[in-house]
Amino acid sequence: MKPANFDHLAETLRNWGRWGPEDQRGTLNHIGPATLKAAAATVQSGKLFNLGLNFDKNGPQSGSGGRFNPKLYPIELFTPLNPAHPNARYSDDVIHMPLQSATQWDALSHVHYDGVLYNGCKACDTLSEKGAARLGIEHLATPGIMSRGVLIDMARFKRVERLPLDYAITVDDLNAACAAQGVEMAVGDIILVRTGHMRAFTVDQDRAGFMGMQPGLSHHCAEWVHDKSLAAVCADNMAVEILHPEGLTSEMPLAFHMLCLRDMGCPLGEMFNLEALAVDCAEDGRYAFLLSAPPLAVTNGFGSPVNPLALK
Ligand code: UVW
Repeated sequence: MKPANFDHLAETLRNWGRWGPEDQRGTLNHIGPATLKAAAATVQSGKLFNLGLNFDKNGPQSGSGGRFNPKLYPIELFTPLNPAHPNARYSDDVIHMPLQSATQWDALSHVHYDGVLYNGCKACDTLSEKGAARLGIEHLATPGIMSRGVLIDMARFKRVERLPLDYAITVDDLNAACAAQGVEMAVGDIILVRTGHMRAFTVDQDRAGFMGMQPGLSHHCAEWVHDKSLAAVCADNMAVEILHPEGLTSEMPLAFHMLCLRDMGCPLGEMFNLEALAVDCAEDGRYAFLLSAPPLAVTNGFGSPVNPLALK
């Protein structure tokens, strides 16, 4: 069985053709000059927060799904720039990593169902060993991803350090948390949902626990994202949405992914480390900021690592 109401939601939320038949940027089209000016106007304290995990061998991957942690190799080390004058030298390196290894954006080509991707792109014409002929991450990289970011600190709102592993965040939760935080969504906003699950990795150093069953958004929240005309959705867990056995064994696993990426064209940002930002937002009561999170322009990529920055 599919998750409740899935087909109805998919039809209601589908943005195909909304920004033209050739569109490859989906809901990022909600971000215009007015949104960016409003985003810049949120900056007051000048405090800067890095929301990314490091990319190294100690990353969160535990090997499941073929994903591994980055491996770094020097290809030049102590190499003289001019052998005749070897005092000046340089070093270069190579990194071997899945684009999905740590903090990342999902491109609109990352998931699909019924053989079709966002904007009606046929999977058989789009996806190959060369990557995504359409809807690659490079289309989200130009001009980049920047907007007003809004932290929704669901763990703090529920007065817990972390949401329980089986907790599915509801539309009512989103509305109530926003009201408690005194923040209203605006067109083109990017939400950053804090479940507290990041602490399984950063505090417990439990990779398998972090990558396993986890709290997150219920697929019903896709309707809220659509109604608010949000540009993207990020979270501090691995999947943004809840991962639980019932969902993963259903006819439509990762239902929120499917509704966002495939039907709405809404990019998902995963494994954003929101801990320090959340402390500051609770202290000053300001949950909106300038978010800069440009993906790498990896041509034909299904995703990209990102080092997101929040400026308050
Ligand atoms: C999958 O697990 C397929 O995707 P994501 O990393 O986007 O959650």
